Amino acid sequence: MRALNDAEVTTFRSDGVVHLPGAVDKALVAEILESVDQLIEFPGRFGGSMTPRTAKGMFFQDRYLHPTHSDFLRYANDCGLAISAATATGSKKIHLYYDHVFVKEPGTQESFVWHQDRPYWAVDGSQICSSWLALTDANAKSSALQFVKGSHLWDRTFKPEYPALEGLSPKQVEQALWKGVAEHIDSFEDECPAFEEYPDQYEILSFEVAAGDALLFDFRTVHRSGPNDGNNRRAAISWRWLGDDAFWDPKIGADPIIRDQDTLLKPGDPITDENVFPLLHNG
Ligand SMILES: O=C(O)CCC(=O)C(=O)O
Repeated sequence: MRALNDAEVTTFRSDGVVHLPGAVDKALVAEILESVDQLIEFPGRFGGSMTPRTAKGMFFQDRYLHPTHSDFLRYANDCGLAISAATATGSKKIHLYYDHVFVKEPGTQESFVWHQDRPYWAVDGSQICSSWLALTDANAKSSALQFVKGSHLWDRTFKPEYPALEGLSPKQVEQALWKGVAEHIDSFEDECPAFEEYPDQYEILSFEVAAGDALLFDFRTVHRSGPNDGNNRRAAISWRWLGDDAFWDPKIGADPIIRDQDTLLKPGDPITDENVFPLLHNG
């Protein structure tokens, strides 16, 4: 279990992200990596490679594994990061929203452009965060995450982006993703700037991480990951944590892993449905 010290809590609250070296022990990281290898072979409902067969590398993603893969539910418990999320957000309880696996083989050129997690999700509140656990060593060149310092405090939510689908018609976007997503994207006006082009205005935080380190960040903090131009695989798992003031906000077109009909919650309800959102910390 990784208890946060006061300095780490202060950093999380002011910067929107904090680096937690050695957050998870190496034996658990090794176990998760084995499960990730199995997933690549047999992806879950929402998983697969995002890279065309003819392109270099492979960008594999899978998510919402804990309901169908008991090993992933155990990892969410055993990683001990729910308590870090509770301390950082000042919450008594932490529910799990979902888990998300990201693998970039060396040479993968796909990036995650600057984005916040908030506009993609069917929950809202101010005590919501992710812990991104590095399963391999990584730095900015090999696709470790970067963040725009303090962006969680701007009271701005940027348009969600799906770069792989750029140029497609709304109908094609919905065919590739899910119903309602094109309209959902359109409902946001504010586009995410290219923050790196304004070094006088924005501070970009880059981290060099070792396997077992975690980056804990607010769901409003702008972040991205670049290509993997290193020589090794870059793998990570993010857990999405819901704190005390989180509520169900089922926008049509948001990520459909959990839809309105899947939970007893009504729009605006606090996250009390433990069958759908496992309670992983109650302090
Ligand atoms: O690992 C990545 O490349 C992206 C991770 C990310 O955006 C997230 O965990 O929210």
